[in-house]
Amino acid sequence: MIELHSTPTPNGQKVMIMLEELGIEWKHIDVNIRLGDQFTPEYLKLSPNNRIPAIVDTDGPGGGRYTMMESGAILFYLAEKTGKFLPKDARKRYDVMQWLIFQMAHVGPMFGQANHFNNYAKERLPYPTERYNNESIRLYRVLDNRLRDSAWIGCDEYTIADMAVYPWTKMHKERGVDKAGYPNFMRWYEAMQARPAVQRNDKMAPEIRERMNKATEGKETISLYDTKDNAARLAGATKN
Ligand SMILES: N[C@@H](CCC(=O)N[C@@H](CS)C(=O)NCC(=O)O)C(=O)O
Repeated sequence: MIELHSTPTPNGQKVMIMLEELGIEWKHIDVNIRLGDQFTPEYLKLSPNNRIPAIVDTDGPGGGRYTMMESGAILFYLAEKTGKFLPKDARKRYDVMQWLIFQMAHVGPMFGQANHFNNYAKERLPYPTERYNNESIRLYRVLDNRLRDSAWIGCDEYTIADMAVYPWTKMHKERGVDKAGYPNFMRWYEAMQARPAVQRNDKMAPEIRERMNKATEGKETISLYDTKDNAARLAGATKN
């Protein structure tokens, strides 16, 4: 059984999609990052970088529990464990790895920074705001170009690379990304939305989010953007 210790952000959702696609036994264990659950000593054993998602496989390699952090590595692990959504053919497999790492190294960090400077920064700062918004729109162009040449992001099959990118691109309309300007991306996005496992994720994610929001009611929340406070929390939780 796979325990997914997480929050349904894009990084959490990509693993939820994979688990739903695989149809294996799994459960969501809420890690309420607004309440600071990611800084508990127990959670830090699963994810030393105090980030979601993390998984525990109760039947890991060689038997027994195995824990993992980093969503891209988790997707790769689940694909190898089950033999699904990562082609055996060497060229296709390396193509998928390139695009999975492209998501982890570019789409996630750049979209994340754009979201931060658009919505959460203490002051309005034109330089980083423009930089990350421009980067985000450039990355949609990279995706559209890729999807002109390839049916799916990684290769000609649906793979973990598609699952990794999809939840990050749900806000494409707000960026003006549409059929007229990004027809290949939109064709792919609609194909993603037609998949039953993706539909189940898209239904489950807001439900889990609501449950977790309710759990914060009346409780003191932490600021995820106060990096000094976050560093102190980590140091406090891990001091010898
Ligand atoms: N590279 C990591 C990024 C994970 C990440 O940034 N998670 C965020 C939510 S999407 C988080 O846990 N934030 C909590 C915090 O900043 O303390 C992955 O893909 O797993």
